[in-house]
Amino acid sequence: MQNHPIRHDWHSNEVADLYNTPLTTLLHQAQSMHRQYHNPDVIEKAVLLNIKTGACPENCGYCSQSAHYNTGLEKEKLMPLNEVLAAAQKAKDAGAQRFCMGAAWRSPPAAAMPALIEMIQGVNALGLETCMTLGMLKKEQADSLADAGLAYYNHNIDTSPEYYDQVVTTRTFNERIDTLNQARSAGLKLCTGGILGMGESRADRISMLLVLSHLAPHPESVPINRLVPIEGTPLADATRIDDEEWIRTIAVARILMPKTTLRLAAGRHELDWAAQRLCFMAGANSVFYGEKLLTTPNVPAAQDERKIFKLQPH
Ligand code: SAM
Ligand code: DTB
Ligand code: SF4
Repeated sequence: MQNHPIRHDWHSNEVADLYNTPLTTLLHQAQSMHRQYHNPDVIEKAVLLNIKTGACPENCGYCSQSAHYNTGLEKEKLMPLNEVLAAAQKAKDAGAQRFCMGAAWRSPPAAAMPALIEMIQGVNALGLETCMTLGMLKKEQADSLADAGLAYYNHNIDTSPEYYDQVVTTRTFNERIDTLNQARSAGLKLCTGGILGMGESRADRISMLLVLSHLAPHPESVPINRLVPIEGTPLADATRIDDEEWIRTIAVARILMPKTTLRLAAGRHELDWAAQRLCFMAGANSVFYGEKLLTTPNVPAAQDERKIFKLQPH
């Protein structure tokens, strides 16, 4: 596998064939691709902070923060700047490269924009890469965030276009794509991926990866989450996909999008260390780091240091 070009024209049959490749061969192909574009011994640390919690008007069937479900989560207003910067400093001290601020909004309210801009400027000044995930963006909002110095915008497509309305009905898949286009046009780097294990089929997983790989340029970051089941949401009892399917999805994503930073994202706390290491062999080169995701627990940082980052002596 020498010098494979970056492609945006993958066909579903090719992706299905990759999924059906014997695991060791698939991992080898993915790792070979990975080594053409990345230092294979480096794993990015991205730290998350929920800057506005709960009471979201959207009905995403997986989410603890939707106002449509009773999940027992305490809602909170937009976090003050000093608390955001204290969390960012802590992330920096722990060795994070990226700091991702998330808000439970359908889209950011105009009144919040000045505070968001201060957060971007403050976190940039600490020497961290900034990422925000705030819901849908209009052109002017994307432009203001980019002008303030935001580096990445996270907006997950979550699943396939075909399965989307089984997961959320308060917005459409195409609205998701519109926001990604606004963010891209404003000059923001894209972080967009999905969630496995929401009851979708493998054909849906293939379709989701096709949409991501047909974006030109490819998203700079692709997080692959496995559903963190939240009691009180419609997807609380969704059938879990097994570890191998997650590993295979990461390998296939790496082959389709060789240059992207590929994140082994939420749900990692339920994966044992052997399976996590296979994910890194499959081309994952980023994790969410630190005790908490947005509203749920993550892998304890001390364990990550012992089990993962000790193997990365950089
Ligand atoms: N409200 C904004 C939005 O939806 O884009 C930003 C915050 S939202 C919580 C960010 C992303 O987190 C979602 O798009 C989804 O992919 C992921 N997410 C939320 N709850 C999750 C869960 N229980 N398990 C896995 N991923 C989840
Ligand atoms: C992403 O793909 N996963 C993150 C981040 N991008 C915003 C969020 C995961 C949330 C997991 C459930 C929770 O903590 O609420
Ligand atoms: Fe709201 Fe985002 Fe949760 Fe959907 S995923 S309910 S938009 S916070």
